[in-house]
Amino acid sequence: MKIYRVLIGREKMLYAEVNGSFYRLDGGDAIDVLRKYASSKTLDLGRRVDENNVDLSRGIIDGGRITTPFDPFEVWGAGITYHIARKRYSEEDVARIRDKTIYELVYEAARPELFLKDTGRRCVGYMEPISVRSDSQWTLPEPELGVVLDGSGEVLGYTVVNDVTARDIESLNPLYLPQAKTFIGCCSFGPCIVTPDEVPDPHSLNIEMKIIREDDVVYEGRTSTSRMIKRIPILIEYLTRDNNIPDGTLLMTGTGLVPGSDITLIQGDIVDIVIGGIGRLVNPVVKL
Ligand code: DO4
Ligand code: MG
Repeated sequence: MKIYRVLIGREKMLYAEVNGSFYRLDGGDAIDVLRKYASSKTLDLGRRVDENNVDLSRGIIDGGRITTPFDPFEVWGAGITYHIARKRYSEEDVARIRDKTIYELVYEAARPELFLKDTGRRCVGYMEPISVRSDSQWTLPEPELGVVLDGSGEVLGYTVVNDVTARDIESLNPLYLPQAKTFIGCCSFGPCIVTPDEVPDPHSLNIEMKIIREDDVVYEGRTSTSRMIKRIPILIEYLTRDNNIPDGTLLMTGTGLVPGSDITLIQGDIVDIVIGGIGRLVNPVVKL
């Protein structure tokens, strides 16, 4: 099952996609629906939506516009979770400790990098604008598998996330990470949440990202979640260790695509991310 949230006038309504058909869900929020579905495997489906009123490429369901599938209470990021050429982590111009870059040290360590990205206030959904900070000259999208968790760390579903990052500010000094990671429009996710029964192996999903500028593809990359070296159970174990996360926490599982310093997002770009079996997340870029 896939859960979408749609703006109908000023109201946000939930819809479920089951076997290719769309149904309105009456009341509740996505996390309540997902918790009920996780425990009983049942769902009260409402009215079926006429298929002529669904156009996912334009983000339209039942005549309304798809937005974020829920309001996360906390969004956490994980970093350096993918197998990427070792060179990549050692050559970046970032802080060094004991002759290694801070990225290399995390790459080798058992403990993952985890950081609090947002409380959800700065997150945007499908086709809503993500941002480049006014004081950043090098900002990159990070296409990541998102995991929606309940308060005990159980997986309620999966989504597509873009962990937009001011890479120049991140590189300057590790103590600037919160400024590199958290600002207006720093995170997009959606278009839906997919329940775990539809994702038999979250470590075998293809991820593709394009940056489109005036009809040209200026960056294209692909990877797979099979290349994760710090996998989802480990990330959840560290995230919930001595830490009481709220129901409806969104965990970004790190990026496996790291475009170089020859590309940056600029005003008017479109970032298009597809994760196989989960969905397509498209966002225009604005410069603040
Ligand atoms: O500290 C760097 C951030 C890493 C990150 O966000 C990622 O690997 O996805
Ligand atoms: Mg990231």
